[in-house]
Amino acid sequence: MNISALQKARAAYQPKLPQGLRGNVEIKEGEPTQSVDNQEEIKELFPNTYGMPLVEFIPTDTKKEYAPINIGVILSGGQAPGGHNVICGLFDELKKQNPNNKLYGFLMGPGGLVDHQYLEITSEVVEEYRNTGGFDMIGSGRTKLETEDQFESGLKIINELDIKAVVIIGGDDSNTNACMLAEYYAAKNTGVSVIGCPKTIDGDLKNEQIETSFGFDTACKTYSELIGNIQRDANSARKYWHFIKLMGRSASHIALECALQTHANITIISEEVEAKNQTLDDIVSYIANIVAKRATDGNNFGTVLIPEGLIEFVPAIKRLIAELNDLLSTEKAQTETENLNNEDTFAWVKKNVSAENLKTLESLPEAVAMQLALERDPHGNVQVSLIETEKLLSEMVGKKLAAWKTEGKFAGKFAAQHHFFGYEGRCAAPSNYDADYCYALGTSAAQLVANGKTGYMAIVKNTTAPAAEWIAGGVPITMMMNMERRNGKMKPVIRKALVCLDGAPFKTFVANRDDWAVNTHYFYPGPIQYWGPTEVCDPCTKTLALEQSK
Ligand code: FBP
Repeated sequence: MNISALQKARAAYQPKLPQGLRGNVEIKEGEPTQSVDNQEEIKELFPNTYGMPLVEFIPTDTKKEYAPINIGVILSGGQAPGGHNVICGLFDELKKQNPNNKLYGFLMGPGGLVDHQYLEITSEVVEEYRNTGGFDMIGSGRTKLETEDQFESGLKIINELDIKAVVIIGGDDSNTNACMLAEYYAAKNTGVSVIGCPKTIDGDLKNEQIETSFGFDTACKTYSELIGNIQRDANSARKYWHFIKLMGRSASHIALECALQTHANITIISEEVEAKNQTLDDIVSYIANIVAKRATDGNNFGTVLIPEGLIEFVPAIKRLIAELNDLLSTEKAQTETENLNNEDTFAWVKKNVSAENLKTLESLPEAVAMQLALERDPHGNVQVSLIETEKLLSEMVGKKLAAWKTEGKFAGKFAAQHHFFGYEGRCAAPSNYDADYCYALGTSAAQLVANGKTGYMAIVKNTTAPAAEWIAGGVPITMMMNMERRNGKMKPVIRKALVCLDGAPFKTFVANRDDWAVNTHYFYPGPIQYWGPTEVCDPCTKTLALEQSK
């Protein structure tokens, strides 16, 4: 294969493994666990996988013999840097345990398991993808694994290939489904285990046990490099305000991390907007005030970071979306809109939604309103990355400033540029942190399988310390679950981690934001470095460092 010079050199990088995963491994079990909430309901729904203990891998001198085993692996959901290294870690550990072990990759996400599309991952395949970004080794997809038919269809191919375990690399929704699959296969005594791995650039799959989801580090570093470059440009030309939307479907972790890395002039945090019950107009006024303030110093330029999920957190819009979700999942909606085109369905929605929410819907530009009312991904999420919030906000700010100008309250200039940073960060070559973290996660997943575990997610902790001191193990997925309303019904799901307004990362941002707003204190992180001094190449995100230094 023809590859770039960097790719060639990077392929030789040997990810650092925690001490506990380097040689022979023994398992240490903790106390039985409980779900984070709704314990009785979760226990009833997962009788075979509820309450299992946390596990940790520790080095031992005892050498174990491993019977041959076949494992399947699935990449699920949005791409995140490091996915290939999870597979490499899994593959290397499997082959170390027994060279006859086989690894199968199901193609294009969970759909590959259901539709029996797979390839055997051999050493030739693995060698091409070490330390590379992307999920193109086997592809990814968003098929939601939830029905008995899907589980049974999966079981057919699993039995055909004599697979004893499936590793699902995914975010909160995919790992929720991994848990359902684990429970189903356990209840049927199939002897097939299911293990999850915490993936998502959004950084919202984290809790007491999971320090961070993989990909968050590399994606944030990539976006921060670009924001830094834009800030240099803005400070050089001094004529544009850059409105930058940042990926992260729901939580604002990416926006917050990029703010901490770049000191952008303005960063909106959705969770704060919700907590303060702010309206779109409140947000627009906040931005316009800073633009006006900077203009008095002759600084008609700046940067505004906008989390892509913002619109869903504005309380009035959140109420609207909740009603739309319930409304559209009714039988009445399904039968009455079945044969309607988008415009007619939209008209139907407007006729059937409550008066209060209709007012909110009609206050939005039609394209945004249609997106909220009609489009959902297979997990029922609004596809916020398709909504141009950065343009919506800059237009509203422009109008407000124009009005202030006529009232003599604004004498500056306002010209906006728009950017959306999302896809360009999801497949970047993993940083050293993500390369090491993912390789360790894959190795952990193989150890969980070898130790007969199911319904667990592979974890690696203490990652602000040097990699040798990282602690690897597994957490029962049911431990992270609670009941939430989805598509009009209460469902067991992994609790999503939103930005904690009492947490050190947000507090650090708040302590600095007024200074960053008016003064030009930009930071320029530059591109991710793979070789060089540790402080340049290996640091984790500011978010993780601040969270762990509590
Ligand atoms: P996951 O939760 O599956 O990791 O995906 C995250 C994400 O990158 C979000 O930040 C974004 O809103 C969404 O995927 C975009 O989805 P798609 O790739 O389907 O356009």
